[in-house]
Amino acid sequence: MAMLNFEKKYRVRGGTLLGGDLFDFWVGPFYVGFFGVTTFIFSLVGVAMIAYGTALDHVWNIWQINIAPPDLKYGLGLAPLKEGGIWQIVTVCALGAFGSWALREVEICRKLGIGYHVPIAFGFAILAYTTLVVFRPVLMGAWGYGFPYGILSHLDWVSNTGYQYLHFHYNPAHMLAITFFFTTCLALAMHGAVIVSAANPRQGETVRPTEYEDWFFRDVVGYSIGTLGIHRLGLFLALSAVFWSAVCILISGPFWTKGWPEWWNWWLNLPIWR
Ligand code: UQ2
Repeated sequence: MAMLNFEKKYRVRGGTLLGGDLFDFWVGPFYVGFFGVTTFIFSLVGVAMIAYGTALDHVWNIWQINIAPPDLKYGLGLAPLKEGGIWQIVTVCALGAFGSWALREVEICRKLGIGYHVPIAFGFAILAYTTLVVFRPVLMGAWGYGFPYGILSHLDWVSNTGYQYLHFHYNPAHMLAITFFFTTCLALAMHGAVIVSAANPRQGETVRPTEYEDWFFRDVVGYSIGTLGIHRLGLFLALSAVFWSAVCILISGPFWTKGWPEWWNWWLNLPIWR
């Protein structure tokens, strides 16, 4: 593949965390690096283990493929390969691949001299996954509390786990998470709409400069957060959604074992009602 003229400008040497110059090269459009190699290996082994587990189950229907965690009786120990051991290996591979991907992003940030916002944001997603398959199972005392890897099976897990707390929507952290998800959608819809409205005019109209975006919101809601501000707000809203999602499941079980509606009894029990 021919090198595009602008690639010479950003494909700079250095910035690596590990491996020095050894893996400091590109394959086609992709930067490799030490962590590109580890991402590739972890992904390959992980996918191979999923295929092996699927072959053992003889279930190749994409919706029904399921790699189940071990039975609760294995606690926090290693389970036999065919009784959840595959799930444990897939989990290690997933964590290895996600972590490697984040560190590869860090190396690219260092090459470009930009902030680490993207790998940090991705780190929130990794932490949410780690909450489900490591932190909460460890606090509950068994890997069997992790979620199964399968399209329909993980839906069943979410539903069953939710109903164990009677009504998950009464979980205050869940309420916060949902509110942040909705507000993220509102902010991105407003932002996407205003950018397209100004930057992609009808035939014959001219592209409007960014002040027009400020002016629009000053006229409608009396306030503009600004062109940099909307991106800071968006990052904050999205990370908050992920963060409170992790909190809402982490506290369910380890810190609250009853139904979530009952948690609100603190309100009914306030001394002001007596
Ligand atoms: C804005 C601005 C942008 C935007 C948007 C706004 C010029 C191009 C969407 C408007 C955002 C406001 C008023 C904050 C809304 C608050 C929440 C919690 C949704 O002012 O600057 O840049 O894209």
